[in-house]
Amino acid sequence: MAPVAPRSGDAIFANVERVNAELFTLTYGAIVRQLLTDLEEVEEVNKQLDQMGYNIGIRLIDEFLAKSNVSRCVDFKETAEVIAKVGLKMFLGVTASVTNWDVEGTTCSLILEDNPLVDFVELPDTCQGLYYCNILSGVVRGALEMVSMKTEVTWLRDMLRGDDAFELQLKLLKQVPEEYPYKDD
Ligand code: MYR
Repeated sequence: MAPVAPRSGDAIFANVERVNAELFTLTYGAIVRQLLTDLEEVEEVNKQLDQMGYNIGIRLIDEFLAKSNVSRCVDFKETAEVIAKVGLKMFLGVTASVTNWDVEGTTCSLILEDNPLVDFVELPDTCQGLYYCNILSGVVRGALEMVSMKTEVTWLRDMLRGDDAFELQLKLLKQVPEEYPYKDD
């Protein structure tokens, strides 16, 4: 029998991370599959995934702000960069590029070349209208609402639908000014 070579701590840690990522991906797949069974209509599943993401996003923002030490962004451009380079990295292990800005600086796209949520996923013909990653758009919308930004977050391109990348459009609808909590007397 061949001797078993001891593995370094780094190798074991990398393996645990990979297994965690796969477990996360497979668990998400199981949730989507269950929703498809329960709700039957693909449109309803899209809505439900977005709502689930929103509910996660409004809580996750606290963890994000605490762990990232990110301070207030000066404008929406900076916010989009923070989501693309820090937020996605922290929670999904990937980054995105930010592009397609409109002249007002209120609409842009995040382009994800890599998306761990869709590893192992292939949509059957019956699910063609499904926005499989709608949980992510909901997370971003919920998180931004907690820092006073009302947004519309929409998938414009989706590799599961045959596109060449994942493109998530962020549209800033309204920036609610934060009220100073104390009266100046
Ligand atoms: C601020 O101006 O207060 C900072 C705003 C930073 C918002 C960052 C939102 C992070 C959302 C994480 C998305 C993760 C998706 C998996």
